[in-house]
Amino acid sequence: MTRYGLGLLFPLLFCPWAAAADKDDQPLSARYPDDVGLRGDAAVLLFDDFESGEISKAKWSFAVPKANIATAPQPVHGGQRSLHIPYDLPEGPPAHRDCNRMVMASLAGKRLEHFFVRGYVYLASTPTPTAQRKLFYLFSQPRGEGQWDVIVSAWCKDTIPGDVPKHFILSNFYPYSDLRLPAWNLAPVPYDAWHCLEVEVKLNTPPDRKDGWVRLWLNDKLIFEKRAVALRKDDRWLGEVGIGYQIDRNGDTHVRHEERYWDDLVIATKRIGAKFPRAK
Ligand SMILES: [Ca+2]
Repeated sequence: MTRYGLGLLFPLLFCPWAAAADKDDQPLSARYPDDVGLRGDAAVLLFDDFESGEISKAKWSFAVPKANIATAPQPVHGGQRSLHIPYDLPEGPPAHRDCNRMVMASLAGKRLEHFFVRGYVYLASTPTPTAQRKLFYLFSQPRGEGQWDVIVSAWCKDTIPGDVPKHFILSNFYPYSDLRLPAWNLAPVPYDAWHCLEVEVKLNTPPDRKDGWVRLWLNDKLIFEKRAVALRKDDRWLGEVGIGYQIDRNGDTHVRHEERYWDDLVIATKRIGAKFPRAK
């Protein structure tokens, strides 16, 4: 038998866990075309398509006052409504200045150590884009000394006309986090289009066993995977999931302005996946 043939047969005949892993990677969205019924799946902890017309306090523990519900013909991904968060920094010092605007979901009561966050994001082009923006900001519970976090961002060279934001992923500079060095330029996220972004985090066994992992998908394409990592040094689980977050002036004093839209947000304990077309 060829080496290829052995490689093909072995996992099928002798490695039942391989099949189980593949099954776990099957996105929930495949079972729920157009996300219909997805919110009722036992693995889904939060689902918001914003069609209720409000930022639900039952789902979001915090929403910055300027966050609002957008209605078509403003950008919406599904249905007629989406979440809209505007960002702006006036001209002038200080040179390093953030505009932190977000909605937050608290998952602390779930004691999650393995989880997925999916959302559709739309970055509207403006004449004065930011250099860096945070999209998902995942915090440990509790925060403070010894905390962990995972950040999914997109940045561009705002000094280059027409430059397109690119995803990157990192944590803050905790010495115990293997995400402390950013992975840059993972994939472009062009302006004025909807993009499906999903991050998976499996926390390591504390204090230092490297059995965690992080994966990131853009439009269902795996663009980042880091296995055998440590992200935390104690048993802190997931606390809050921040959607949106920062723009950063990034060292100058220019005006910054950005409009960002979100839709079809899901937090789950299984791979979610991009929305599948509804079956005909
Ligand atoms: Ca919607």
